[in-house]
Amino acid sequence: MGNKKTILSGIQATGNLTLGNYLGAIKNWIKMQDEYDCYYMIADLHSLTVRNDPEVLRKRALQVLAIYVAAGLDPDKNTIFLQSHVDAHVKLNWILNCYTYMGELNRMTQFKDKSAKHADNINSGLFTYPVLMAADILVYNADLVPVGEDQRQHLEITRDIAERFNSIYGETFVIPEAFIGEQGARIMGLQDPTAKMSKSATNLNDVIFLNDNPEDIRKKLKKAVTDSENCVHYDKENKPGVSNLMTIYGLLEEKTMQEIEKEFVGKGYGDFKSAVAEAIVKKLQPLQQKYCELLENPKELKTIYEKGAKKAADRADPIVKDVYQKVGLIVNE
Ligand code: ATP
Ligand code: LTN
Repeated sequence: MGNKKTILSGIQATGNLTLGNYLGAIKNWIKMQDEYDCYYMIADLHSLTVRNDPEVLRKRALQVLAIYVAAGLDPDKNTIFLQSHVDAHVKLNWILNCYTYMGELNRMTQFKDKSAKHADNINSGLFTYPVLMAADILVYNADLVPVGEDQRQHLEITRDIAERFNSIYGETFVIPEAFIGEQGARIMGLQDPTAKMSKSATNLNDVIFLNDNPEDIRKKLKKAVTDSENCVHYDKENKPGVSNLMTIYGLLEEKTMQEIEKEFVGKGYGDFKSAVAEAIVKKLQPLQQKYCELLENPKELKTIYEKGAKKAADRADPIVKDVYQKVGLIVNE
């Protein structure tokens, strides 16, 4: 791959993907595929930290894969694979567990949020989730990790673990950096614009799913929470609903906030909301069409993930061997 920098990212296979996942993560990945050596995985092992119906989980993993490709990730340019297919992740995960402190994991806000949400199932996988994520990244010596804002803390702990390991055993891991887009890093809910749009939301009107049909998208936009000013103006603090819709519209139509304000001078929220809805529909329709075609062709999906797993393992296995050697295991060549 020459001197190209390495990218790794992933999305869990829990729930349907949302416009937040697309604008916060996938959209940035697509821009990177020519310039970088990219590894994009479906984080199916991370999905096990909550309870799933096994058949549904298998189906979701393929759906996420189909979304990646339908959204524009070219399987010939990127290494696209399922996390569970590359053993190196779990091998490194164990080692890194032994170099991560309970106190560090205790500070993770996602753990606190998720344990509040799943109070009946606060398992140790949920607690050590960031260590598996660190293994995902470090096992490829990734330079950059494109994610949404909510993952920043997990990137920080990954860097800390890598630095700790390097300081004990010498240069082993590249210290990765988070790549978080300026806009779209945190798409908010349509009903509660003070909380992030989440695929595990209970209020379905809060979320645009990538497989929502145009009618649902229009309905959800109509119901989106705004304010009583009826003026399209960007002010995240005082007008979180309108500002969030402006962010979505701006990312889809490649317009700045000023341009959007100008476009809607003298127009009310009704016009604005329907323009946002149409921009979403326009973006999602071709994606959905490709997505359906791919899901009807499981052989093609299998070819993609098999090839991806092999390429990923070729890159990750030597890194695990190096780590095994350094920590004092006998490497079985
Ligand atoms: P959940 O809310 O159920 O934990 P999620 O929607 O956050 O799930 P993840 O698999 O955790 O999905 O996230 C996948 C990627 O999408 C991550 O890079 C995350 O930062 C990004 N992402 C998720 N939601 C948003 C959002 N609302 N705005 C921007 N980026 C997002
Ligand atoms: N925790 C991430 C998903 C994820 C990930 C990764 C992202 C698992 N492993 C490695 C980037 C790099 C999330 O978005 N919830």
